[in-house]
Amino acid sequence: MTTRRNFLFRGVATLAALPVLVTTARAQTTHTVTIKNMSFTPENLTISAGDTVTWVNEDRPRHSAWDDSGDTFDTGLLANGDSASVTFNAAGSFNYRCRPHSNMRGTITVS
Ligand SMILES: [Cu+2]
Repeated sequence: MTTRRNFLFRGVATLAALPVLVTTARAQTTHTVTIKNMSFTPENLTISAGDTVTWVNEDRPRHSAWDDSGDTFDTGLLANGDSASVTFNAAGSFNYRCRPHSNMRGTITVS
């Protein structure tokens, strides 16, 4: 039988053995990408693993943000004033674009 006390003790020991977990315990940040005038701003964004990116459509046409390189995320169509958030838990580089407007492109780099 595992008591709560034993569980907590094991948790601390695990954290000490895995510094990566300590790193990810830092405050997570939410970054905003504004969609306006048929483009993403900022177009290229570098974030840390665990961070969240929120796309906000301030444009009149509907837009989306779709990872066309790996299909790992797709905000779906966002109307004016709508927003959608994606949390990136793993490192990598993600090229994305707007599904209806393939010339609208951006990159999220997760370090
Ligand atoms: Cu678009």
